[in-house]
Amino acid sequence: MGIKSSTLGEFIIKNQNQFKYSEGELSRLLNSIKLAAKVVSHEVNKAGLVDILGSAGNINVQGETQQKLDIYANDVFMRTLRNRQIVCGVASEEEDDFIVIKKKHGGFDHKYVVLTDPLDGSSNIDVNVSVGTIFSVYRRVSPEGSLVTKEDFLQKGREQVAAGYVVYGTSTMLVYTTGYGVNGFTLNPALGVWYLSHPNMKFPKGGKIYSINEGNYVHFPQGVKDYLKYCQEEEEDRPYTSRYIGSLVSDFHRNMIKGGIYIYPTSTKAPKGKLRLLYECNPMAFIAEQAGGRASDGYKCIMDVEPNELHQRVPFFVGSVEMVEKAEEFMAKYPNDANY
Ligand code: P6P
Repeated sequence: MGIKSSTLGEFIIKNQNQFKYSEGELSRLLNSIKLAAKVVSHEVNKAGLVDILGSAGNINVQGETQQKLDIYANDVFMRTLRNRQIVCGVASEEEDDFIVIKKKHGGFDHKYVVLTDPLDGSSNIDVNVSVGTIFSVYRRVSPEGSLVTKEDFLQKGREQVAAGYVVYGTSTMLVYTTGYGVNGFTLNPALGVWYLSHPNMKFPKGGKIYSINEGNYVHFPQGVKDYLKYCQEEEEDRPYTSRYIGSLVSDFHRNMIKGGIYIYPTSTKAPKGKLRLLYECNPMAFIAEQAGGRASDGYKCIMDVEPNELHQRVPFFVGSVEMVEKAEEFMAKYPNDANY
């Protein structure tokens, strides 16, 4: 049977007039991300066949060993966004500072900035477990034509105009929102075409899956320990199921389809949490809220957190609204833990 759903290209054109600001730049931006994701997907899916496995031996600004595919994915997204002359600046987990993109023929232009984690969960690459790309798009706040500034990147998550992720799993999917719901597209690698396979994605209100690295239990704040005990006790619809892939995009994607909660809290080992606010938590939170879910730091919506630096870390609770609210009930008993 022929594939009925529209392609990503058709979808972007069909919906671009929804976006009041856009004279087509946002559509061109999304098209460039679509192209970069296809290129990265091709490389990820053959990683085992070429000498691209293993670490590149460098350490990134996060102090993490950079995997070769991390660097490759970063290069592809940087080059695509630069060459397509769409954005005035890009920030990446793999870059110490933001990158200024000059408009050809001198001068600085273009309305948007992009923040990205080009390959999240990359430590899973060598063991053939799914990884992902996360991106976040803002309108610049500094005057058009001027040099992009750090303030253009340090905007609250509420100000995002688009956000999405690519999950390089058993199939490659691009899931994104521009503030009008969440839609998922599956890549047909033979044709290089993305098809609308998951229209209007929604988090189930409740769920029975919790995703957290329980190996850190002894280091967790008491509110998280209490919530985990709640998930595990034999009461009502519990105990819940524990599922943790070690790849935010994959755990989030499964929980959005089946219902569930993902938590990366503060701990004595990670006093501010591990995930980065600007290019991991805010984009996933925009998607979560657009899909009827909730995303917080355990106390307040993550998209209301005031950014103060590019690679800022925050605790992250995201998923089915009833599960996140229940976890927040436990956290509320320990208000001091809200100051991370
Ligand atoms: P841990 C990957 O490095 C990541 O940023 C997320 O994708 C993932 O959920 C988490 O960190 C895994 O961290 O400490 O549990 O190995």
